[in-house]
Order: sequence, then C-alpha cells, then structure tokens
Amino acid sequence: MNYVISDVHGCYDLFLRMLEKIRFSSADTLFLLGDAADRGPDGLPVLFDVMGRSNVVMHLGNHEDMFRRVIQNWENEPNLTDREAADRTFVNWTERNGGDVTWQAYLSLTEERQRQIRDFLLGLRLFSELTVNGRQFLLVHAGVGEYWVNKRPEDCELRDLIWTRMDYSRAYYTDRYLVTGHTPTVLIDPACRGRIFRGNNHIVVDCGAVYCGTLGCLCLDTMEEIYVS
Ligand SMILES: [Mn+2]
Repeated sequence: MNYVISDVHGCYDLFLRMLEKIRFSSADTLFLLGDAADRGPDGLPVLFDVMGRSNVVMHLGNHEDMFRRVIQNWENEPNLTDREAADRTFVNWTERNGGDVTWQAYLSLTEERQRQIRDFLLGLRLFSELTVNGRQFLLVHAGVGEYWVNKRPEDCELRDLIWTRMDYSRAYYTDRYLVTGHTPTVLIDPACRGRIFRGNNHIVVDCGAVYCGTLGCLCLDTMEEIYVS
C-alpha cells in the first residue's frame, strides 16, 4: 500500500503509533510530505527514524528548508558575505517557526550525526507524481503557488512548493488530486478540525498533530483515512 503523512512536527510517538496502526511493512511505501521536525519535542528522532527506512520517501517542507539553510550558514560563518540575511533565516526559524527545539537538539549531536542530518536534508525531493489504482496524484508539501489550471510542478518556484497557501475553493487540477500538508485543515474549514480535508481535487492531510493531537494518514490505494490521537 501507498500512504501519505505530513507535518509530524516532532510528534514521534504519534508517528510510531500510526505506523503500527497501518501495519507499515517493507511491502508498503510512505510518502512523508515534510515538516517532520520543529514545534514538537522529538523532531530529530523522527528524522533519524525516516533516514533509516528505505521505503519512506521524504519530501522537503519549509521547516526542513529553514533547518538546512541555517546549517549551511553556520558552516559558512567565517566567510559570511551576507551576515544579515543569514541571521534573518536563523531568527525566522528559531523564534517564529518553532525551530529552537530542533536546533538545540542538533547542536548536542556528534559531528557524524550532524553530517548525516545535513546530507539527508540537502537530498530531499520537492514533489512526487504517481498513479495508484488509476488515480493520479501530485504530492507536495504546500502547493503550487498562484492559481493556474494543471500547472506543472516543474514550473513552480521553490517557495510556491513549500510555503504557499492554496485557494481550496478552486480546483487547480482537472485530472489529478493535489495532496499537500502545510496548512492545518482546521484553518481551511473549522468543521475539518483533526480530519483530512477533501474538496476541488485538493486533499490536505495536515490535521495539526502538534496543535490538536491528531495525526492523519491517507491510503492512496483505497483512499481510506486513518487517524491516531
Ligand atoms: Mn509547512
């Protein structure tokens, strides 16, 4: 089976319980749509867990992007040419986006473990396109930016893919489902609190685990929704 989860945000316990509930095995594939760390306490355990599984396809979220930019700025610090820009990324991540807990945990790692995280973050994919049981899916962390029917993800800017807020009242695709995380579904429709949103060929799987304590998962083969709280 093919599963999609997003925005675990350091809720490692919920993540493990979900894998147990869906009986995740080596025959399955999990598409994880980013924002594995930050805000919640156990972001690095989620990342190390995922790095150790060959059948988890991890995508870049805006939080992984901030994390890797800060690591790279840190590495380049002696020769920083744009010190202010580097500091803005750090402040934005640690103070406004819940990255402080992840950064402190990262600093306590051995150099070898830091290098493993860094290399993993730099290798993350931006999106996946696949067909399962005759249904087509585009999987990406946040969306595809400005409204444009059947927009190709290759034509999007990075910020569109990982930061954008979509207009869920419009169908961006006529032939596929756009499956995203990034925006907790309660912000799309208060009636969707803790549940997956579906409408206009959008499927949003971010149930706000770190805010409301529920992690959602979509099975692409059956379209079934699975939840742990
Ligand atoms: Mn996000």
